[in-house]
Amino acid sequence: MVNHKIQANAIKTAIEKSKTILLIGHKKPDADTLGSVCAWISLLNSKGKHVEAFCLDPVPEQLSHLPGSDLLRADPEVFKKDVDLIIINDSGSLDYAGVDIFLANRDKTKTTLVNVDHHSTNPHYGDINLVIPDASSTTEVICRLFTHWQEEITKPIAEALLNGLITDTDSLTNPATSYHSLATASMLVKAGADLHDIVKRTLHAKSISDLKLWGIAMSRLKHNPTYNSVATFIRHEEADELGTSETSFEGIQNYLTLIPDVDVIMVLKTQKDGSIKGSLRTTKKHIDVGQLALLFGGGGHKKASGFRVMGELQVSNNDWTIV
Ligand SMILES: [Mn+2]
Repeated sequence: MVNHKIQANAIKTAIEKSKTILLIGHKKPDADTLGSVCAWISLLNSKGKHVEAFCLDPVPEQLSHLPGSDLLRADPEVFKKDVDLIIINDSGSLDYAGVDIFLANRDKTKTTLVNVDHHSTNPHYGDINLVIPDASSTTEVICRLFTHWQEEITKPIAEALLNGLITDTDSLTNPATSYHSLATASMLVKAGADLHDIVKRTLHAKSISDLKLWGIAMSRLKHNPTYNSVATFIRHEEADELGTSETSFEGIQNYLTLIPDVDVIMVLKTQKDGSIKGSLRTTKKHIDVGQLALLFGGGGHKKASGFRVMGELQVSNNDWTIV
C-alpha cells in the first residue's frame, strides 16, 4: 500500500462520509469478485453502514457459503436508491462489471465511485481508483487495504478474501503468485480461514461432466509451430449438453499451462449470442497476453487474459478458423 496511500486515505474518507454503500461484483461472478464483496460487507456492517450489493448474475453454488453472499441481488432498482458510495470490485471495465448502463447517468455530486482492481488494462473509470496490477487478486488488494487501515481481519473477512486469492492464483501456483500473495494467504489462514476446505470447494471440485468437457477440449489440442501456441475449442452446445457451468470451463486454460515450452495457450468457447470467447494464458516472462487480448478488443493481465469476438468457428480437416 506504500504507493497507494492517497487512494487508500481517499477511500477511507469516502466511507466515513457515507451512510449507504453499494458493492458491486462483476457479471459471471468468480471467487475473487465475490470474496471482495463479502469482505466489504463484513467490514462495513461492523461500522454500522447500510450496505447493498449488486451482481448481474447469480452467485455460483460453490460460493454461496460465503458470509454475506446472500445479500447480492441482480435487481437494477438499487441504482435508483440514494447511495453515497459505490465500490466496484475486480472489474477491468464498467462493461465487464455489467453496470455501464446503470451508471451512465450517475450524479457525481451525490455518489462517489470507487474502483478496486488488479487488472493491468483497467482504464481507471472510478472517482477513486485503487488498481494494483502486481497484486494476484482483488482480494489481495483489499487485504492490503484493510491491513493498512489497521482493521481487524475477522474470520469471515479472512474466509472471503482467501477464497478469491486461492482461486486467482490457482492455489498459489500460477505466475501471479508473489511473495506478497503467500504472505497474505499465510496471514488469512492465521486469521481463521480454512485453506484446505477452500481448495477442496473451489479448485478441486470437478464433476464427471466437468471432466468430460475437459476431455473434449484435450482431444482437440493443437500446436501451432509458427507462434509456438497451443489452442483448443469448445462449443456451447457441448457444454450445455453436459450441463457444465462457466467455472468448469475456467480451469481448462489454467491446466494447459502445465505444457512446458509453449509460449501461448488459447481456449475458445462459442457463445449462445453468436460470439466467441477466448482465454489466453502464458507462463513465459517475456510474453504479455494482456496486450495480445487488447488486439482482439479484450483485456486482462500479463499472464491471463480474455477477449470476445463476433464470428463463427469453422472446422475442416483438423484446421479451424474464425470467420
Ligand atoms: Mn481477479
